[in-house]
Amino acid sequence: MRLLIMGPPGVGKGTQAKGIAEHYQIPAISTGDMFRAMKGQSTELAKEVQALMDAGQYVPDEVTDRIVVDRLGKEDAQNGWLLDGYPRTIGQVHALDKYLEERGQKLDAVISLVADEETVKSRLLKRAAIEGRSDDNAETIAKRMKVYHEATDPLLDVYKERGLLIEVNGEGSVETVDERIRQALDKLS
Ligand code: B4P
Repeated sequence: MRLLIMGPPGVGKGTQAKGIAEHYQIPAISTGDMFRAMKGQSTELAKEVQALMDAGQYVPDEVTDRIVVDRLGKEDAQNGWLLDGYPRTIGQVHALDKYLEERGQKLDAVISLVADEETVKSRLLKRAAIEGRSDDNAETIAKRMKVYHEATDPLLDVYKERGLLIEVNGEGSVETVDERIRQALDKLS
């Protein structure tokens, strides 16, 4: 199974990715997590990534594409994967297309989680209070939403046209959303 999970910041991508990946015995690969893992490193790249994330901006495609291709080459990703938060730009869509084409592989589905802007904002502010993530403050959240709507939202149409998009209601409890995703994916097999 090769899957993508997409949606605005705070819609529950990372939260749901874990359950889906466990169910299908594939790794959940989050570009956000990979970038956060660079925190504290003293390289120029790590500093640049941290500054961009703190500003609610995307990391440049060439950096992001490279870390994803490296990660997909690992042993545990040879029988499938779930990409969480990638692709986020049209350039990243093309890079992923190229990667798949070169290997004669294809995507099985793209899960699009949908929720009200108020719901996602309140989830992120709640997480800010608990985890203190540096990009979960009101100003950066607003910037992330703007960047999402400009650069990433249009990608949903690309996958819709390819017949891959599965829209799932992201409102409600984690368990409710998980159940909706399972039911939608079950219909694929
Ligand atoms: P991400 O780590 O992907 O951050 P995110 O969009 O906020 O989603 P996340 O998965 O963490 O949160 P979730 O919605 O699950 O990206 C962070 C930054 O990294 C980006 O802004 C960018 O700078 C950079 N980046 C990442 N990928 C990139 C790429 N491809 N290209 C360029 N730059 C990239 O959950 C949010 C909160 O809601 C959690 O606290 C969770 O517990 C809660 N929650 C989830 N589901 C819930 C539910 N059903 N009910 C109640 N709460 C819920």
